[in-house]
Amino acid sequence: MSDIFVAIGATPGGDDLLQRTRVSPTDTSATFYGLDLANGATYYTTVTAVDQAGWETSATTNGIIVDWTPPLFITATRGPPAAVAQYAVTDASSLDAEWVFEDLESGNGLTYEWRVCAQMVGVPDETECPVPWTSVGTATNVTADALSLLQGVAYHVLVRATNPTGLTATGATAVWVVDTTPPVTAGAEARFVAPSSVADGVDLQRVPLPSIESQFAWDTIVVQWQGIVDRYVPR
Ligand SMILES: [Ca+2]
Repeated sequence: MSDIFVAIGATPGGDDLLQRTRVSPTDTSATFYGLDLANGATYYTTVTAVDQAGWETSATTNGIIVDWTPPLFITATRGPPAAVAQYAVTDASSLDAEWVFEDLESGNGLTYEWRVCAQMVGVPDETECPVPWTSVGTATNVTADALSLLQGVAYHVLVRATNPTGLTATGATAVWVVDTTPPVTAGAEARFVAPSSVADGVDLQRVPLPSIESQFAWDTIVVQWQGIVDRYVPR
């Protein structure tokens, strides 16, 4: 073998990026620096061997996509769809989630992982992730069950997209809390209805009225309650 040449181009066999360049005939690889690669372009490398008689033969690599930008997070939602906007849910053991990322250069070549973490004051709590990073390949949704989410903790689903060049982006759903207990109330009672002349200026939200068992008013019922507390969903 007398000579080995390498050329790189935007088409198979092309040399528009790197013109036919002689490399060491004893090497089986070569690296080229300072190339003017374009993001999103595909390049093909052609290796040509020429023998002493002048015969030559070539082989061309598959196209390599250049992508130096990470995926772009668009949206992630927890389902089912009817519950997407719901902050408090009663289901502590299962969830659906779906997401959208874009990568103009790598197209559909994104792979995904997801996890569920608690969120503390807007920041993921890395120490409280009931579901660790779990790969779903190229799927853009997941259905999970057998979870043991805690009541009253704000959770969200985090999704990490990775493109073929290894660049990643992470997005999250809105947070939600699990609430499996009804509000607690200390009771409600009918109250005395004051004549309007007395009630004027009285804030019924703040002044306890006497309990009654009968009343003279024919067009009004007053009820007061107290101590209604929902531990997990403060309003
Ligand atoms: Ca990209």
